[in-house]
Amino acid sequence: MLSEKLQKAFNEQINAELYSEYLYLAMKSFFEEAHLKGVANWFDVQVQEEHAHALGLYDYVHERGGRVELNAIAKPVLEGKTPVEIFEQVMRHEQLVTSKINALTDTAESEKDRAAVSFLDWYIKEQVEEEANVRHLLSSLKMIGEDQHALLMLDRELAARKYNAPVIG
Ligand code: OFO
Repeated sequence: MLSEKLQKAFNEQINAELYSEYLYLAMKSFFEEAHLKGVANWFDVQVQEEHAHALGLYDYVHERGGRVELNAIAKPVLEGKTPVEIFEQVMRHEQLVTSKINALTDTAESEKDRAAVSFLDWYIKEQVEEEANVRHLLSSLKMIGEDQHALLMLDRELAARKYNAPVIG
């Protein structure tokens, strides 16, 4: 059984993952409207991944005999007008999510819940991958700069990204 404190922290993280899904859906729309279908596809995969992250936590709360409480998801606000600015926001967002996962793990540790700490290990590793992917894309976009041809090449590359359902835990 999860402690009340840990259950609350898990529910907050479910909300944070659903917010990530919503934010990336807004970003997908930004790139659809900019006619960069490949970048939009990259965000589409990201949306599905965030949904899976939320459901992984949701299922875990139930598995531990806890109660899921769904709260309102905040309105996503884009903080940029160019691909570089949008990906800078993604980077900041993923760093924030990493700090939330770390804080959730700290709570599991302080509640002496070894099973939850072990479960959250997957999320800690996933955040390393998330940040690395975004860092790579952001640096590619910075190198591309104003080169429209290079941007279209990257767009074509990102069109090939496919969603693979993660095995969480
Ligand atoms: Fe759920 O990893 Fe991104 O936010």
